Amino acid sequence: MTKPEIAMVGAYPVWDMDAIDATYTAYRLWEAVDRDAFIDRINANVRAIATRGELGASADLMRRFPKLEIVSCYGVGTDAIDLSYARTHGIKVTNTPDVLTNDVADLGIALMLATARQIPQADRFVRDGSWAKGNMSLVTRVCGKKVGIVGMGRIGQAIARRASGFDCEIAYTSRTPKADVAHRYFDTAALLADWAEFLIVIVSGGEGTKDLIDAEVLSALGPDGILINISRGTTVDEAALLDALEHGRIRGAGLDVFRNEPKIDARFLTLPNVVLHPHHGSGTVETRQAMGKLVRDNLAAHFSGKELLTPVA
Ligand code: 8YV
Repeated sequence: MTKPEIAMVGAYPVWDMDAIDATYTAYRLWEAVDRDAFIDRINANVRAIATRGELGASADLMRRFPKLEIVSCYGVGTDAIDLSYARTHGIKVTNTPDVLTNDVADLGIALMLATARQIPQADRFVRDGSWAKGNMSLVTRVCGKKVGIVGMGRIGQAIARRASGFDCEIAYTSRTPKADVAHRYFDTAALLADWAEFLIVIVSGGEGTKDLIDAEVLSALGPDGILINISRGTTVDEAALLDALEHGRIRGAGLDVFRNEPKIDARFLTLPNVVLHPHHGSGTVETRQAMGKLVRDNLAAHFSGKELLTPVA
């Protein structure tokens, strides 16, 4: 039997690549010197695109594959996939929800602690011998503080559970209040930020949430407030954030996501009040194995005519 042909936008870990190669003829777009020419050469019988959250699949890319049936995304966020093109062309889309929820929530808490307690700075303080000359300056407490969560989906709720364990007071904002969430609801991110001492952003990316965290929200968060972004770089007005950080209009930020990854704005690199993380919220071996398996299981379901495990509506 001939193997179904798939196009891969970016690499997966070796355990997935081996499993994919055993089942499919997988064209590695990222390896091509001339990607366009390569696509022209291999596109005729490609039935699936396997991509990653941050790489997505544009309408321009999907259009190149006349027999495209499915786009399977390694990641929960589908903001980089043109869902309306997929829908109107009968192309199915799957993602990897649930399996990464706990790791991303862990990272949100880790960045909150690292930023407030200045863990990277403390590490440097010990390593560079500063400790011998005197004690580190005092930092900010996390336990018992007011934590505002922007986006109360699966990951937002997992963050709320964890923050409750630190005796934090929780409130949130989202498109509409969630019937099954008992925490206090604010209508806007600015009202939430005004109340919160920590603002954790975990809302989906895309046009609808672009620059949701703008200069007004940051000034509502205020000079003692700390921003954590584990959603997408697009949800925060980065120019406003840099300005607020440089002028002490907020106390600090813990950031896993940026506008221009991986070549982030160099102004971040010299700021003393940020903790920077390389878009790696789901980057544990355990979760990445589960994500890869879910991508492969969705593809297998599709090619054997079974129901998809995690279709994107
Ligand atoms: C992953 C992500 O980090 O799950 C998501 O939405 O944030 C993703 O960008 C990425 O897909 C792993 O390559």
